[in-house]
Amino acid sequence: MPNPTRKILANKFGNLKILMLGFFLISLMLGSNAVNAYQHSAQTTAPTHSITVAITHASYTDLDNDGFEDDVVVISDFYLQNDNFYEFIYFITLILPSGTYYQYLVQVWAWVDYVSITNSFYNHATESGNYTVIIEAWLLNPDVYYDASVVIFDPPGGSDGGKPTFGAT
Ligand SMILES: [Ca+2]
Ligand SMILES: [Ca+2]
Repeated sequence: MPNPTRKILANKFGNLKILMLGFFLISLMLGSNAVNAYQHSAQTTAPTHSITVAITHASYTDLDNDGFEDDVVVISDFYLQNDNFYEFIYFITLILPSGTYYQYLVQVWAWVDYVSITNSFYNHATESGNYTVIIEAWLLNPDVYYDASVVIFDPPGGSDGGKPTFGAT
């Protein structure tokens, strides 16, 4: 003889099982959607354009043939990402051992991803001791991005060959 109570309970548990399976599937779908949404937002907010600056060389020499090794040469390499045209500026600062500093602003328009610029400081190395060079670069177009590089070097002695001037080539 069938037990009606058992039958009702079996049906109830059966429905509950289906309900739980359904809930489990919905939460799986929600979970996978949440993961997809997170990955999507992570991809769209990641910087696509950037600038990286590296000071690859800093030394002194006699650039202007005035007989004084009082001219500082700094080679700066800029690496740009993911476009055909870039506009960037950089401040290059030369700090003498006494704390006296010279700062120059260079503006660059580039149609390539790699730019190497030779910075010439004529008649700047007039003191003995450590010289610090800082380059702070801002990508302005197509996005705003910042990077910096610092180098310390030590020209021996010190001499005076004239008025300080700067050139970037
Ligand atoms: Ca010189
Ligand atoms: Ca000079």
